[in-house]
Amino acid sequence: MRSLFATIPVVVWVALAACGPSPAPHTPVGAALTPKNLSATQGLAIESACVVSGVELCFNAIDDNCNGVIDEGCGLRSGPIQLTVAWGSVPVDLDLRLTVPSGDTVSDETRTITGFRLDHDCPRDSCGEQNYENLFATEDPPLGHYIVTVKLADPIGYISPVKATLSARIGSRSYRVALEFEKVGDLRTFSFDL
Ligand SMILES: [Ca+2]
Ligand SMILES: [Ca+2]
Repeated sequence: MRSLFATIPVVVWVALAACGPSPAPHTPVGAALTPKNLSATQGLAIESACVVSGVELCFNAIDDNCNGVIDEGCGLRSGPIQLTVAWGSVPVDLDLRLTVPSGDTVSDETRTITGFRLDHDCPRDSCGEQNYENLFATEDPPLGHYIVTVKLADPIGYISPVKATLSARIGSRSYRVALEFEKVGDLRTFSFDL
């Protein structure tokens, strides 16, 4: 009997632990991230091959030196996920957004959510004629579905089409999508699963 009573607290503790809130599943950081089910708006090609074109150039959303980091050395933040859209000197307003597995969205309206931050927004932030928006994961990202959108929020009188480059760094892999917008409200998407 004594040994039976001695086991009861252990059983209760295990039962309570099993009933507690379970944390969201997380992937290992960095190179171990493996995106699946990549998809983009119909008609858009997702380029995964990187061709070294020279030293890294700033604010073009292209990994020119193919080291897996987009526009490094240019003041952009990076992390296990980095998303950058650039549209050069064209004076329009494009908006980069990311909806994460929890359903929360990082955007120019909510620039910081748990684990993600939009650190540059054009034309609101000082942009000159080097327009770009940059968004990155500040910690290891949760598993699930991610939806990236870029919208032509305001053409500011510019005659279409507006061309832009979207690059995504996901772990040690990077992807690039050439975007084109015709009219205000046009939306292009890129999605993936972790
Ligand atoms: Ca680079
Ligand atoms: Ca670059």
